[in-house]
Amino acid sequence: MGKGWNFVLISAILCIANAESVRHKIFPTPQEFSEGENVLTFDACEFDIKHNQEKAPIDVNPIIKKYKSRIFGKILDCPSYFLSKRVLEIQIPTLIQEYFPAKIEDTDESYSLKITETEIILSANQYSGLVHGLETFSRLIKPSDNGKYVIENVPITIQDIPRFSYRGIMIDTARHFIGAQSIMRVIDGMAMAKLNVLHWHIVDDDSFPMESLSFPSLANYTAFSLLQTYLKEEIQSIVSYANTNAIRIIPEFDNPGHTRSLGLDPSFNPLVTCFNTHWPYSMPSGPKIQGGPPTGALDPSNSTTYSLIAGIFQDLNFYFPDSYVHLGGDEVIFSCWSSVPAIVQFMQQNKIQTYQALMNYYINKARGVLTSVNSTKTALYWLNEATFYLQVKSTDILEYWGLSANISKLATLYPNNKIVIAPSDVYYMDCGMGNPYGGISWCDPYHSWWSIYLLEPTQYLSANQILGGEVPMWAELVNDWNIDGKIWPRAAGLAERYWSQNSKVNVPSLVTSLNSLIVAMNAQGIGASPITGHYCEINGS
Ligand code: CP6
Repeated sequence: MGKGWNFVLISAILCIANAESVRHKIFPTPQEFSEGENVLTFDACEFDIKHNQEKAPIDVNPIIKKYKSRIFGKILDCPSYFLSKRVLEIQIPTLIQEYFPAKIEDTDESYSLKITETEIILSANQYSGLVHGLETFSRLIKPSDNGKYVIENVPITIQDIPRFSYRGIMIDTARHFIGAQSIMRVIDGMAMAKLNVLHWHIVDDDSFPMESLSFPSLANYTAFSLLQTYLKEEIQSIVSYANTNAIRIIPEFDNPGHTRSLGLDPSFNPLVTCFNTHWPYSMPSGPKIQGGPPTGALDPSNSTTYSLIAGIFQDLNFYFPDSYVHLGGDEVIFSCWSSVPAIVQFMQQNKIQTYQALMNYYINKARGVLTSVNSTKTALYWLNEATFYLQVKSTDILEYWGLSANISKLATLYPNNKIVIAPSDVYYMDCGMGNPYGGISWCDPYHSWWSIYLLEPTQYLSANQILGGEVPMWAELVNDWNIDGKIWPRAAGLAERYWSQNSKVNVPSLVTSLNSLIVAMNAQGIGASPITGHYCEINGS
């Protein structure tokens, strides 16, 4: 008898919601929606998408084409005598001038969708809203019998708008090379979860896999191989694909630390301190695996350092049109600087008394270099407890990767800076899988989609200081073969938290809508991991 009750209890938790409401088909949860009980049925060739953006500077046809083929499984070649009975009409008040406004806070991602028996109307104010609306629409249509398609719960109205403007994933392509096809899959998944920033940590100690236009032979030395190098055209097509999907790419050149790979080029080797020195970590537990190569930090006393970074900034300007650039600033090992007599001497001459002050000197000088290459970009920096001394401009954005318990300190330490929340004890997706450094206790537990979802950022910081959140995917243990399953569905936990209102958690509903996202991702060739058995995927969770 006891067993019977247990069974009922468990099934009540896991499988009570049916996947038949709009609520269960759309993830993240839309702000507001209403639905009816009718069903629209139509043939693929009875359907069309029309828009009022004929002469817009930004071409909306590629994204429409993508969603048509998403919905119908292929690009339709319908005979011309077919009359489209169902038309999705896209209305945007003015012609779309750009993918994104310069400031991410100015992006209007809102859209509204109305589906009745007689009309289907999608309205948006900017490009991003159009893309989100198409995504939502595509998830409401499903194939039925005899080649027909259905939309259930008609009439449907949806008013949707995100809660925070920066919702990101970071990919690291320096620890393992991640092929362009995999990056495109990450972008596809992001569009499905309505995430809007891909932070591309393109280079690091291990490799520098970016073709440089300023230093054409650089990647010959610094990439793992020529095949494992992002060439010019490849970078441009990744950026263009992301933008078409309403996703900004923010490139990161992590400096002055994490730059050892630059020293693989003989002409830059003298600029990298600690080129041959391994991480000075004492490994607390576990096997002594050598997790990474030696780290490196650029020599702030050498003027050639600033010509090198000027060239790299120029490359980033060329490849990445976005108005943001990430300048790293994390994990500089001061003993690397103190081991170089020229640096110690430079500090004495310039009355720089501490390595923290030297770091601030460098950051400030690098900012001047950024400006000198005609960049008007807004800078982001990493920040954790070890770098609370960093002096940044009030317009800089700080990506906080320290412990979640210390997020609240930023309110007094950096009251004027917008924060991107990325606490390593909750958001780091490399954790809990056999840490490459041999086990760091706070990085031990696997951070599930649920634990990422549960962190409510406004419990630590006021909403107006929070620009958004980001889940970093460090790639020591990630390559083309497992990146999908490590990112998804965990990044969707962040997507729900930063898109939807902090309303009461309804676990079965959330599991059902997340299941529908995972199933939709799998259908697009994205290797998202399941969160329940297949029974719940098809019957509701
Ligand atoms: N690489 C860079 C890393 C990390 C950081 N920066 C990192 C540190 C600790 C853990 C995971 C990743 N691998 N460039 C910190 C921002 Cl547990």
